[in-house]
Amino acid sequence: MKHALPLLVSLLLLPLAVGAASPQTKPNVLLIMADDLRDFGGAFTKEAVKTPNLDRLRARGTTFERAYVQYPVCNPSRNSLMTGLRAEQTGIVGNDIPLRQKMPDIVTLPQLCKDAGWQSHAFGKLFHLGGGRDAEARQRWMDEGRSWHTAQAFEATKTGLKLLEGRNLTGGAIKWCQWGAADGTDDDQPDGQIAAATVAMIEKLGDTPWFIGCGFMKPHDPFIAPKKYFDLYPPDSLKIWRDPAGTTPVRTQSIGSGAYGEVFAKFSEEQWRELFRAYLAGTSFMDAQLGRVLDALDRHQLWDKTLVIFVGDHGYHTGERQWWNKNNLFERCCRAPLLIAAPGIKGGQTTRSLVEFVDLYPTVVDLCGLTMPHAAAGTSLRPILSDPNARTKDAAFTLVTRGDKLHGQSIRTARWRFTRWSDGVAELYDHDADPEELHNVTARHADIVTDLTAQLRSLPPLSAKP
Ligand SMILES: [Ca+2]
Repeated sequence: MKHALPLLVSLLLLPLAVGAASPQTKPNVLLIMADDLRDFGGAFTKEAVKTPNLDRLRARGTTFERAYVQYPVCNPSRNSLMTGLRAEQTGIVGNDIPLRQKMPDIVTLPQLCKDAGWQSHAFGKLFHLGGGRDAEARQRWMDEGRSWHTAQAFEATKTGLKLLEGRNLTGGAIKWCQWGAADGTDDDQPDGQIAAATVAMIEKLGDTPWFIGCGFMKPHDPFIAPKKYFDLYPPDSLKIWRDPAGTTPVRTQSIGSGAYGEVFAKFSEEQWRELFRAYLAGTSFMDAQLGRVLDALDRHQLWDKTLVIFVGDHGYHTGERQWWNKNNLFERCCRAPLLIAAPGIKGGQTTRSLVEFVDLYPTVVDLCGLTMPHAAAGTSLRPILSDPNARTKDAAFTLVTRGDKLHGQSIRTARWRFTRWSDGVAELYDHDADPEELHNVTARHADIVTDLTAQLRSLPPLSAKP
């Protein structure tokens, strides 16, 4: 018996078999991002959308059905993910603030890997693409040199800009409400070129450990994709969301609609259908480009050496609350797609555990055997990847700001979503009874409101202006 204890201790000290990476190993990291891709879960759109390659990745990995972004807009969400910090901490709460303006010395996730010996390359939109026509400013927005050895953005060809069908649904009043079935091939569009460049880099790097960011631009507006993806969706086949009678009205600032809302209020069913069809076409187009990247992993037998993370950068409304877009604190905006496939992890798993996008940084750090360079706001998802029933947290948090005057913070627990605005307005939704958040039940649950308000107060204070 005298050897029993040391044996037990040595067994406990063994690394977990699942997804374990010893400090000596460097798995490749493939971070694939889609722009403005909603989580299609739920009865409304689950059946409509055709994403065979996302399904293929699901079979390889773990699908997170309740994954929440920390700010439901491109630049704040992406910077939160890439730094592992909440938007309250980064102070990046709009699309006009480049990372280094607020956080000159922060070590981003790709930068951490790059500095530890990974080849690090970005194709397309990983950080928000700012800078306009100023080439140097564009490279700064992509954080080339710090986060990536190289970072490259792409544009449609002349052929890809030629629209065979399409129109602006607002007669030009809202520029981005444009859809178009484009001429040319997939590679006449940025996302086709992003897939091709990602595959070429994977093939070039061979056994060198790499961190590749593959940032697709779709289904973000303008809703343009090669025509064949529109042909997947006969207009008459699509059901359009309509808020049912009795939906609790919310004020304009809660949706973020303003002038846009006035335009959408006048949309006919045909206009909603056109917009929805174009969003689905863009989604299937992006999915097909994802397929090309997954093909490369198949072809070169890289699944056992590569941590694959697929995310959308935030959710999206396609008609809910008569809103088409992002930037609010409803479930449809805060929840976003998240899939993780990793060496040693069982495929085809689904989890309902609450997770946040700030968990991704410490997850990569954990699975790659690295050390956090600063205190993480989140926590590694390794326990959930090992056991989809495991829980790593009881709540997920999301922030939005409305200029300098108003901001809202939202908490999602297993049952509730509670949103408190800085002027005191509160919204409580019961997901057990009301998954589309149609009825604000704040008045009926004072005890829940008290508890969730206290949890919101535990968030770091806003370093930004509001
Ligand atoms: Ca986005």
